[in-house]
Amino acid sequence: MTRLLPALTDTPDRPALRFGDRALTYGELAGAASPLAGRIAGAGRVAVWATPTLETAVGVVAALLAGAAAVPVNPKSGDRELGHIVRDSAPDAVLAAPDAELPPALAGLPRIDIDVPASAGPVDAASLPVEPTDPEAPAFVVYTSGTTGPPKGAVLPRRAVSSTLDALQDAWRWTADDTLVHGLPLFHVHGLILGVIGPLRRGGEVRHLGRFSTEGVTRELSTGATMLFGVPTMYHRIAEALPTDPELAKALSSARLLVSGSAALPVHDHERISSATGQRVVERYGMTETLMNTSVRADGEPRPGTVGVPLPGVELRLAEDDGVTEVTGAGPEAVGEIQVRGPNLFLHYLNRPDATEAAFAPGGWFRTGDVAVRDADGYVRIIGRKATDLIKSGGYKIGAGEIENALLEHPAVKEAAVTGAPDPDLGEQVVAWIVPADAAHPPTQEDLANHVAARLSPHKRPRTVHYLEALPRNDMGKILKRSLTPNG
Ligand code: MCA
Ligand code: AMP
Repeated sequence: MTRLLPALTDTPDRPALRFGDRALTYGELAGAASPLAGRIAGAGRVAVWATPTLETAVGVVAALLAGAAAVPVNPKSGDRELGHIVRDSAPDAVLAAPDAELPPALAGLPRIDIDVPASAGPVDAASLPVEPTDPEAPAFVVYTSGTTGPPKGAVLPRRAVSSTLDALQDAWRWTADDTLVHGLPLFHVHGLILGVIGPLRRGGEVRHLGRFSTEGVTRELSTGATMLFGVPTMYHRIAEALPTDPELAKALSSARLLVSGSAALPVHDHERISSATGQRVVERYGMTETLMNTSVRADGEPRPGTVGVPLPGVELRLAEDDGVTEVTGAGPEAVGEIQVRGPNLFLHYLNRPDATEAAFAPGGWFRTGDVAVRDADGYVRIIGRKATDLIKSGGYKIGAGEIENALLEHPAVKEAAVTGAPDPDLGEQVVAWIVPADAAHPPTQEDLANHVAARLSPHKRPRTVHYLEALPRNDMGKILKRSLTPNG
C-alpha cells in the first residue's frame, strides 16, 4: 500500500469535493494539494485549522501526500485546550485557510496558507509526492477526551485508515458511484477520516453542508447524493422534522444508505425514520483509537438497537471485569467490556506511554470501555460504558474531570462536579453541580458556560447548573456522583 488516494491521478475528471458552491475534481484536488505537500515535505506533524471548508480537506490531503501526520484542530477550541494540543503535538507548522484568523496559541508556529487555486491540475502520478511506504507511518493525531486530565492524542497509522475504509467498502458496498453528504465537524474521525478521506479513497464525491441542517440534507439527497452520515442528534432532528417535511422524507427515501454513529441511535428515532421514509438507518460503532469496529451491513439484516457485526479483519470479544477473561455465550446475561484487535487500531497515545499501556489487555486487545452483549448470531448491543465520568453529548466525547478542573478555576466556584444527564436531542447533556464560593452571589449558568467554552470548547459547556451547599462525599472525601440527581 503506497497511495492512500489513487483517484487523485486515476480519475482526474470526476468530482471529489463540494463545500457550498465551491467544488474540486480529483485532478483539481491533486493540483491544489500537490504543491502544498511539497511545502510541508519533511515535516513530522502539521496542525490543520479544521474549519468546515474546502481548505481543510485540501490541507489534510496534502499532509497525507507529504507523509506528515495531520493534527486536526477544532477552530472553536478554547485557549486551555488549544495550548495543550499545540504543546503536546508540537507541530512543525499550522495549515489554515488564507482568511482564517488564528488565535495566539498558534502564533508561534510557522503558518502555511492552504491556497486553493480556481483551476489547477491534473497531476500525473509520477509528479505527485512519493507517499511513505511504511504502513505504520502516522497519518493523523486525533485528540480525544478521557475521564480525567486534558485530551490525549491518538496516533493513527496509515494502515488503520486504509484498512477501516476498505472494511467499510465491503460492509456498505461503498463505491466510486456514491456521493456522500454530511455536516459533521472535520476535527474528529467521523467527519474527517470517514466523511472526507472515506469517499476520496473510493474515488467518489463528498458534499459538505458547512453546518448540519435538514434543508441541506434534503437538497443534496434530491440532487444526486446517495449516502448520509450523521450523529444520532442529527438523525433525531431529522425524525422530528419528518412529519411536517415531505420533501425531506422523499429525499431520504431515495438515498442508498443512511449511516449513524458516534453514539447510540435510540430505537424510537430508528422507527420514526423508517416509517416515514421506508429506510433503515445503518448503525456502526467505532472509536477514535480503533476507527471502525462493527457495522450493520448494507446487505445484512437491519436490527435497531444493535451496532451490527465485526467488520472484516476486526476481532472482537467481550471481557469479564478482570479485563482478561473472555465472556462466553450470548444473550442478555453474557455481559462484558468490548475489546478489539485488528489493523484498524491506533499506535499509541502521543507522549502518554502510561495511558497507552493501560488501554491494552494482554494479547494486544484494546479495552474500549464500552459494555455490551451479543445476539446469538453475533450482532453487538452496546448497553453502557465502564466509566461514569465520560459523557457523550451530540456525539462528542467529553470527560467530566476536564470540565471540573475548568470550573474550579472560576473564582466564584468552590467545589464542582460534572455528570451527564439524558437529553432527547443531544443523547446526554453536561450537567454541573456547583458549590459557590459565596452562597449569596453564585455565578450564573451563562457565566459558567462561557467560562468553559472559552477555556475548552463550546460543546463542553454545561447546559444545566445545580447549586449545592456541599457536594455529597464518602468517608474518603470522594464525590458520590450517583447521589447527584436533580431530586436527590
Ligand atoms: C453556544 N455556542 C457558544 C456558546 N454557546 N460559543 C461560545 N460560548 C458559548 N457559551 C456556539 C457553538 O459554538 C455553536 O456555534 C453554536 O453556538 C451552537 O452550539 P451547540 O449548542 O453546541 O450546537 P448544537 O446545535 O447543540 O450541536 C449539535 C450537533 C453537534 C450539530 C449535533 O453536537 C455536532 O456537530 N456533533 C458532532 C460530533 C462528532 O462529530 N463526533 C464525532 C466524534 P456554531 O453555530 O458556529 O457552530 S466520535 C468519533 O469520531 C468516533 C470515531 C465515532 O464513532 O464516530
Ligand atoms: P470517541 O472516543 O469520541 O471516538 O467516541 C467513541 C465512543 O463513542 C465509543 O467508545 C462508544 O462509546 C461511542 N459510540 C460510537 N458509535 C456508537 C454507536 N453506534 N452506538 C453506541 N455508542 C457508540
